[in-house]
Amino acid sequence: MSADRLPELRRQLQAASYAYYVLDAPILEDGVYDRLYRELQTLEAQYPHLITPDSPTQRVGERPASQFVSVAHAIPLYSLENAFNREELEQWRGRWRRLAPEAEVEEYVCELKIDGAALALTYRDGILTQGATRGDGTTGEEITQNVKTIRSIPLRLTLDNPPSWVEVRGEAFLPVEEFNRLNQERQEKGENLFANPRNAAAGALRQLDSKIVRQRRLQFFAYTLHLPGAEEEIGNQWQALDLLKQMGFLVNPHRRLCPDWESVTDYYQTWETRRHSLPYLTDGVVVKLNDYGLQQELGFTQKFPRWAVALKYPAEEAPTVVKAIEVNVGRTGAVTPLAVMEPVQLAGTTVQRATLHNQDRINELDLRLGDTVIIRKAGEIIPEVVRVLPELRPPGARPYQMPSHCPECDSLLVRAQEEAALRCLNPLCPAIVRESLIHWASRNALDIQGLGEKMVVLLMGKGLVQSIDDFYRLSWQDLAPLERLGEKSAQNLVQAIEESKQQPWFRVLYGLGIRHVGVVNAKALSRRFPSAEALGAASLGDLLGVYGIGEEIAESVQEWFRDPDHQALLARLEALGLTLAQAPEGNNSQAKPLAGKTFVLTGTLPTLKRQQAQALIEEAGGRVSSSVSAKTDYLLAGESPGSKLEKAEKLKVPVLGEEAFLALLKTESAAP
Ligand code: 1X8
Repeated sequence: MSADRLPELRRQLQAASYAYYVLDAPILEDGVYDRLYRELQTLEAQYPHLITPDSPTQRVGERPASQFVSVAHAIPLYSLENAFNREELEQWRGRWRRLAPEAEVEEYVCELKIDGAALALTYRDGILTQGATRGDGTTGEEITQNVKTIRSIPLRLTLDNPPSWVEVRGEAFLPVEEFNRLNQERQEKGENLFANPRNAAAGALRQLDSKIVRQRRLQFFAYTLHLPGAEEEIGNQWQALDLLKQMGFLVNPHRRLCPDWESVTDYYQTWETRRHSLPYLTDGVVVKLNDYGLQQELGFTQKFPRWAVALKYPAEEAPTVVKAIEVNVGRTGAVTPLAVMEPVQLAGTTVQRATLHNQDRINELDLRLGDTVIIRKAGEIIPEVVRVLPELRPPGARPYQMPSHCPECDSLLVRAQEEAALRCLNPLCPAIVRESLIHWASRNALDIQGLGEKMVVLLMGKGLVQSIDDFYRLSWQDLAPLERLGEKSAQNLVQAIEESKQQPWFRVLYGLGIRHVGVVNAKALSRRFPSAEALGAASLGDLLGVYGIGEEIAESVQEWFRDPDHQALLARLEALGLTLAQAPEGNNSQAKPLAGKTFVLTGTLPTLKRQQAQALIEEAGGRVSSSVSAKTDYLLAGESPGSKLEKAEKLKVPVLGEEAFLALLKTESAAP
């Protein structure tokens, strides 16, 4: 091997990483990426003096930092003035118009206000040289090594002639799904829980060990560009956002250029409800005057820019009364107390139950039955009790104590060392069995229609099902006599169960319910270990080599496979014809409905998330590309499609909506 290959290797890896993490449209197979990455590592080990700070290998530091260093911001980070309703927004408009009465055009850029942690990134000659937290706006903490673990932040700007100095600002955030996973893990370990994704993101960025930061899977949206001397040329915020995109950043796609005031208020109203379908939290919208000249004319107050305002959504907290405390036994045996409350409307849904996490948390809140509490729910976050209002406490209310025995099987509950959670350790506990069975059939696992919680309870009650594999021995004659189930539904259910044998290996892996193996980890593991056999034989080192897999997950996987009962279960599933190995790629591609077809995705689909659509396409043998060209076979378009739709129409590329797309998936071959 020769050092000449270094620049090309780095370029290829950078392009692949960008396609994966920013465009969400991979261009390299994982295996190919890994091979190139290892080649780069080997070469760099041979020629350590040739390692560059923007090399893809430099995303994780070798040694944890011992402390962070304060850095002064070259340009202060202002906070935004808040408006809490339409009237205050109008007042802001009135203020700036009085200060700039000559302004001719009134053009705004509306962006979502991301509920994360602000970062300032410095690039010198196109290379990321410093990442810093906001701090007090004047001085922040230098956290460059941690910032480098965020894959949507380019280590090198994708510009041919990068400027000598540029600062990019934006928001680091944790997707809600990651946040829930993280808190669930922490709860099981008895660690303190993060109150919200923002705290979790900020906490991650302050980790001294960048290896831990990497496991948190933070993301970053860029929204401000400081390029001294080029302000006039860039001209306005809208162009700046475009330029940030060109530089390789992830820019939030839901921005809007608003030619008038009505469009601004429409944007706010639109996102007030639609924000609940986003995979990350937003706490308002940011309205900025687009024109840089006008921004400069208006300048700053002591605290805020006069040319921008944050319109905040009302808090998603509400008071209610705790009527009872229930104890729930989960799939892993963890026992969780739940507050049962007077129903309240919150974040667009009715909430009656909120998690209390564990006894420590109940003590900390000093929660008693009959207490009036404030609960919070945001997006997909599980509702929780934020605080108690002791002044409204009924007389004689007594503190709550968790039970000593499992409410379902009466086994003694155990609190493991260093854990806050109580656990039922009886593998035959009906609650654990029931939750495991429900998990197996759930949407992200085997996705068996008609096999929800009620049906599982019914089947268990009749003694028909005790283990996952029992589902596959059911006949419709077993099912038809059950309450409310006719012959037709019984046949449908048996067929749905039968069809689930075709579900891919990663879904089976997720369905097994191994602790800490969520959908994302199951996918990552299934790619590296294409069969149950390979995964069971993997060493700790092999497992740790998979992106996102830390020691705890790796150990949990090994522990699961060591259990003889689990080995026996796998053998039974295999004998029944479930997919315990990834189908070899290529040889059966002819049979796949979308084999050889290239798709481009744009806009928001009514029910499918982008990643789901992409997974469906790939499972059907197709591929997803980021831009429309003459080679594109289909454009899959949702709401607010953008320029890709125009281009597709120009090139006469067929455009599909979600429904047409799903119909296409069902057809045998897809010749347009
Ligand atoms: C804070 C934020 C801004 C934006 C999004 N999310 C935030 N948290 C944006 O401009 N798109 S701007 C900002 C600030 O200036 N303090």
